[in-house]
Amino acid sequence: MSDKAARRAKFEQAFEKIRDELIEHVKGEGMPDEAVEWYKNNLDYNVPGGKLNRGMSVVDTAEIIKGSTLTETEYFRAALLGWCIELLQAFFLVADDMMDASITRRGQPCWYRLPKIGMVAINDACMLEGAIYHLLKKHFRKESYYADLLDIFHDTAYKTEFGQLVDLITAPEDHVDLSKFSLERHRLIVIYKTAFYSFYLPVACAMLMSGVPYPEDAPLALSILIPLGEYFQVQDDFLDFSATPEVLGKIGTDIVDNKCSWVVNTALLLTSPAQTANPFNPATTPERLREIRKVLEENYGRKERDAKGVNRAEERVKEVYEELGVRRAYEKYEERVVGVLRERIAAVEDREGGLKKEVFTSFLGKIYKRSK
Ligand code: GPP
Ligand code: MG
Ligand code: MG
Ligand code: MG
Repeated sequence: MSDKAARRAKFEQAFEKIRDELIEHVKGEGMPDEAVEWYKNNLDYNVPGGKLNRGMSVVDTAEIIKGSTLTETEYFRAALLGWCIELLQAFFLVADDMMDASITRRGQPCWYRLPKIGMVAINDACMLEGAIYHLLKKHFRKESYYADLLDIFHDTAYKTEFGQLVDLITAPEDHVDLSKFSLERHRLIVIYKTAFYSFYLPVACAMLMSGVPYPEDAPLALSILIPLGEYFQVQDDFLDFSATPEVLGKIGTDIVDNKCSWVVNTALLLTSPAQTANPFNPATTPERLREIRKVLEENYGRKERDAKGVNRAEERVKEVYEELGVRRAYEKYEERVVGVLRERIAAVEDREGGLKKEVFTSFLGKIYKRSK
């Protein structure tokens, strides 16, 4: 087994223990077997099947801060905080898939789409969140940083919900208006809906449990982790259009859902009235750029499917994305943003028992050029 696979297996083992603790607790509350079984299925179906980047980053970061291997007790506490972030992620994803009308997630049907589940998924999502606070109380109640830990989870979830709100109201189902979109609006959405909980939260958890000065060192962590999280969501937007569902584990919905995605914003920029040439496909004439813009305006966010179930409007949008050279625009974006991030990371002064360059290079290494 590779080192990476072994680390994942160890982290997954911790989940077994944490899930059993949650189940024992609800049994102890006298819940009927049927409810216990339902909750167990909810946990097993929605929590452990992802990439686990967020959760495992708590362990990795705690280890980098310490500078040596964690003891078994330290490991379990870091893994527990990691699984709390995976629970938060599961809560968000179950709810997000309902709001985005998604079909699959992690290679299986979205939870709400299972015939036996339906709208109960709303309560199931809330219960995944509830599990976090039960676990934090059980394992961290006596720590001096318990209140900080609670604040970080609450504040981060609240920020994510604001991001989700802006994501949703910028993409109304019944009214397509591409003039509402901009890369500035996109940046605001993705920093709030993704960057805080996916990148800052794991490091903040590791900092707290490792005794790193908090909140004094938080601004340094934020200055790198927020742009890193922005880059991660740009990747998510790019993969939504460009990756196959088999690789991605989910079917892209951004075009049909009228989302203010990085891809459509890039296409709009490349076809703005001021644009007379296209650096990513010099063959496109100014007339063609105007036509492409019309294609976007007429086909983006349309839900109609033909008799074969094909959404032709979505296909047309994808065709003009290809024609504009969005793939090359993305490669250029990736190289530029990664260059800036590497420079920022190089300027971090390593602190013994504290933040170090490696905390950030480890995150960047996990997502650079990802394909899923
Ligand atoms: C990613 O958006 C953002 C989230 C999953 C946060 C959701 C927040 C809530 C408060 C519910 P996305 O829709 O692009 O993700 P995906 O592509 O995985 O569906
Ligand atoms: Mg979604
Ligand atoms: Mg969404
Ligand atoms: Mg997405």
